[in-house]
Amino acid sequence: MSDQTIAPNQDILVERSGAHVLLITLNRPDVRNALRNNSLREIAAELALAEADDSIRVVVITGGAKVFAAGADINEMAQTDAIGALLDVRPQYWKAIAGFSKPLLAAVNGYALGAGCEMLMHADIAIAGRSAKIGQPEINLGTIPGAGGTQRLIRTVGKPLAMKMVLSGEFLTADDALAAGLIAEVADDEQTLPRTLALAETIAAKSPLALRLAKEAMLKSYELGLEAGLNLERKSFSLLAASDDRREGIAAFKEKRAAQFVGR
Ligand code: CO8
Repeated sequence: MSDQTIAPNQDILVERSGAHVLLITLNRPDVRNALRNNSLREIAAELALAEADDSIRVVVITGGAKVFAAGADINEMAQTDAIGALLDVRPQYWKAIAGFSKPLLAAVNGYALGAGCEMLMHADIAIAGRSAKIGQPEINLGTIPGAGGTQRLIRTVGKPLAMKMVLSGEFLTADDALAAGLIAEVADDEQTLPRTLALAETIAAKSPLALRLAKEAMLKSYELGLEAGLNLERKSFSLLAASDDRREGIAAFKEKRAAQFVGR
């Protein structure tokens, strides 16, 4: 992995891991990686660059070895009144993150709380270290989740657990989160990032076109009825029949070799 920072960011570190994976590391350790507006702005901007760069096929976001993110920056949010919150740019950054078309993976160690848990839910696949603590403790501050926590959590883990988490503020362990379907895997803490990067490499070797259409179709299932979702899947499946990548995938299978996908 290269340790070269390729963008002058204040709140995140950005580097390549291998040829096709971009690694974003939240880097505000003094405030447990609390996500201020600038943090979200920088993440959204890096994802926009990654979107336009064909050489980047997968993005991994992590908070490093100790903490994923302890939520929104409470000091910043405390200064926002009702109209300020209404006019806030924050939802635009979250929308940009949610709209990223390539696979987004999260490597989660330590606390993923509030907006940190919501960031985890914006990832397509999250892998958490065994000691991770995941929760929506906004209720302790007299408020509620503000970046999809009431909506995405209930769709992901179901009503009973989502209600318990949001109404009590209690945290889940990594094993609880795995059992609830909030994360895809539990790793030993020191293996969280290596395992996530290895999975990112595996995914990055697939057809970028198929990845994009698979992600889109699966995320649309939250919004569409079954019939409309199946229609979208059928159209995407049909479209891929016209791709060089599908021809290459089938040819490679027949020739018993690894496929070389180009995203065309
Ligand atoms: N925002 C800003 N600063 C933070 C945050 C945060 N979310 N979390 C921790 N910090 C700061 C602490 O204030 C402390 O600063 P200092 O050294 O100057 O005292 C430093 O980080 C270290 O924190 P701790 O000493 O508490 O570290 P611990 O390792 O003992 O504990 C915890 C880590 C458990 C993560 C603990 O810091 C904590 O509970 N943090 C807050 C978690 C939380 O409530 N998150 C939800 C945030 S709210 C949200 O995401 C959306 C709604 C926001 C609405 C706000 C309205 C006012």
